[in-house]
Formats: sequence, structure tokens, C-alpha cells
Amino acid sequence: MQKKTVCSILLPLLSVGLSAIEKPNVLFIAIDDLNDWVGCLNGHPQTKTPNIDRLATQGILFTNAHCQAPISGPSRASIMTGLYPSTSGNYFQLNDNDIKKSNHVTSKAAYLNDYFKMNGYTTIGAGKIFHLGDGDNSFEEYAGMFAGYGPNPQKRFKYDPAWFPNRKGKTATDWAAYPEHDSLLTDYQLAEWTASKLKMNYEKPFFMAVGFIRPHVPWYVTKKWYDMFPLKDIITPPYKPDDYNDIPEMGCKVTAVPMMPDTEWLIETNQWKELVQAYLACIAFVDAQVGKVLDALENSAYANNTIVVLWSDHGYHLGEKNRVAKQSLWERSTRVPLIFKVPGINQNRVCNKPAQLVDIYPTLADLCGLPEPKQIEGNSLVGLIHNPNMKWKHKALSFFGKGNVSVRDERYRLIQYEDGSLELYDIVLDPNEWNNLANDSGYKNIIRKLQRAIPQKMSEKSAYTFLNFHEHFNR
Ligand SMILES: [Ca+2]
Ligand SMILES: [Ca+2]
Repeated sequence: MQKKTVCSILLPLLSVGLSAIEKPNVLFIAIDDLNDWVGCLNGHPQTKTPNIDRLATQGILFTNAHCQAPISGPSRASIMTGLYPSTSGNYFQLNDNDIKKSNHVTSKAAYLNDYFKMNGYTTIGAGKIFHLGDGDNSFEEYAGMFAGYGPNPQKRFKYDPAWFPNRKGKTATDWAAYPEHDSLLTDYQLAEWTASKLKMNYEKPFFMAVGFIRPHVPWYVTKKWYDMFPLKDIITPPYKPDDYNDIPEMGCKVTAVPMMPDTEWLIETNQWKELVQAYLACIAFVDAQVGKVLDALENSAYANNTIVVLWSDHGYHLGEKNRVAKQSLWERSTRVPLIFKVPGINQNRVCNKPAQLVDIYPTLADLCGLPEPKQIEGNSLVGLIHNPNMKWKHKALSFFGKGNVSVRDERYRLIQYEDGSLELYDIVLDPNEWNNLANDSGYKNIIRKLQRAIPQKMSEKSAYTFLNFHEHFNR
């Protein structure tokens, strides 16, 4: 952990009652499947996210932040337990009630919200925090998932799984201006509920979590959000048809997503711009819901004593690398928005050091002066929050199944697959990751240096494998 704040040194000395009064609240905002198409991250030139951008100007934006797994279940399990998938074995976690069953390490884990509860906080949640919502009843008060990923129409508008008869698995993928009113959408209801909770009085400091659903599929939001992005003007992301020529066989195998459309199909059927429009519309919609919650906080009694953290659980490809999916160890799948707003300090700062979602747990514990959690991994980012340019030796690690790992530093991404095959990209010179440098002998030392960050041992235990993961779910 980084150097302690004065607050964190003094608080344990005070009585429980007094320290509880002085501790800051936490507003924990999760977004599902939002990649770096956020204005302040420059991921797409047309994206409209004024509210997330506003939060970034009020705090610190981590521009090089990455998920620990490029799918919801294990990413969220990692955030909430503070453990890497390589430690927990949760590479494909699908059920919240399995999170603590993997091994002796996870059985002792305290969820982040539980850790706050143990330390005198009221814990309140709504929406998708864990993969299935509330982490097996782990919040004191939990509002539910409202309409979940729906509401769902009688039949799909665009995507028909029958188009891909040879593919296995399920997907909720579809895109259309639907339903008629915003109020029918889960995220609208979540924002209203959270705003109402911010108007209430609390005797103890709160840890309040809200987990928005869009831009997760199906890409349904009302027409007004689609109308913000005229189809004819849509810019599709960069795509290189022969990009896979230098990707190792295991890389192709690991990242194959059987049930999803690919870019060649999108071009053939003239659906690519429609798909990008749909994703941008969902982002603009969810950003507005985030805005409602931030406005409610700013207009509440908690405006000046509440830490806000906003994150997405992983990224998403919208045609880059011939895919419409997450489930890869490339930049667009692992890079996520990560913003901390800490009252009184650090307005409008940007940090380019590698940060991880698994760092949220120790960072919040540190910022709130809770006892240093002993059982977790990740690193407190508090030092960087105070000084974004400080020396930072840590790398960002992402896992996709045992033995498949990506290491990201300030410049490079190394991917090592389970058979030892490698990809190396210079993200500064090659942001689209088109040119695999792993076989260029000039990069041997860089590869060796990045490999040192890979855990020597990765946990075997996992409730799911690639095979049944692909057959059952795309989340
Ligand atoms: Ca997700
Ligand atoms: Ca390539």
C-alpha cells in the first residue's frame, strides 16, 4: 500500500463512533461493457459522454486502466474480492454464489462492500454490481435489477441467431430504437432509485453502489439517443482484414467467439454503421443516467464528503480485429474508464500509469482510512491520486482462462498464451495492435521484462472452462 493519508493514520486511534462520523461516503458507479469510447479517453471521435467527462474534470482520470478479465463475471469477482483471477481461479465465473467456493484463498475473501460494512459503513446497492447483481445477498439494502437487460421485445429486431447455424452458444445481441420510453429501461430506474437514496439521512457513512446495464447487449435504448448519431455520419473503427496473419494460432483459438457476428459479416450485410450507432446511442443514454446520479450527489448533503469511483467491467470490440465482442486480451477489450473523485483534492488530473480494476479495493480502503485489508491483491492508487507522475513499477494484468495473460505497461502490451506463444504491441506507435513484434529479436529484453510481471503459478480451480462458457453464456 502507498503512504497513508493523515486521515487513515488517525482514524484507527479514535473511538469507533467518532471515526464513523468523520469517514467519507463512497459512491461506487459501475457500467457494464463500456469500452474506452468515452469523450475524455478519446476512444471514438463521435461519442457523447458529457457527464462522465465532467466527473473526470472533478477528479483523476486513469487513462491506462485495465480489467483483470474481459468478461463480466470474473472481472467483477476480481474487483469485489480484490483478487486476481489467477489467484481465485475465477477465469469464467458465472454465478455470484460460486465466487468464494474456488479455493482456500477465495473462501476467506471479504467482498469490498462487506469490508466497508465490517468497518462501520451502511451498504446500499442497486443493479449489476456482481455478475448477477448483489453478490449473494451481500448488501444490507439491495434494490434489485429492475428490468435487467430488458425490456425485451417479442422477437429480435436485427440479429437472428439462425444466421449462424454452425455456431454454438447464446447471445442477447440485437440493436434497435426500443422501447418507447426511457422510464422502461433499467438504467433510468436505477438512476432514479439511487438519486432518491442520496436524499435520505444516514447515521453511518455509506457505501452506495449502482451498477448500470448499458451499453451491454441488447443495444436497446429509445429513439432520441439513436437520433443523436445520424447513421450516414457514423465513423467505423479501424479494421485491417489481414490482421490475424501474425497472431499465433492459440490467440485465434482463445479469442474466438462462436456466437457473435464478425466484421466481414457486418460489411457484407451493411450493418456495421448501424451497430456502431447503436453502441454510441447506449453510451449516450447511460452517460445521462450517470449524470442524474452525479447531479443528485452534488445537490445533496453528501456533496463534499463523498468519494466517487466510476468504472466499467471491461471493454468491447465493435469491428476492430474482425470481431464484435469482448473476450480478448487486446486493448479494446481490456481498457476501461476509471475515475476517482476525492473531495478536496486533485481536480482535473490525468494519470497514464497502468492501473487495474483490482486496485479499486485497496484504493478505497486507503482513501477512507479503513484498516489495510490483508487478504487482497492489487495496489492502492492513492499515491498516484496525489501525484499522477510518481514512479510506478506496477503493470496491469488481464487474464482470459488459465495461462492466457496480458501485461500492459505505459508503452507496450505483451500477451502470453497457454502454449507459450506471444504477441507484443507498441501501443504508442501502433495503437490498433496490428503489428505483432514478438518475433522481432530487437524486443527480447522488453518481452523478458514484461514477463516478469506474470504470476509464476496460476490457480487451476475454476467453476467453468472455455467449452461450457462458450456453450452457455456471452456475458
Ligand atoms: Ca460486462
Ligand atoms: Ca496483426
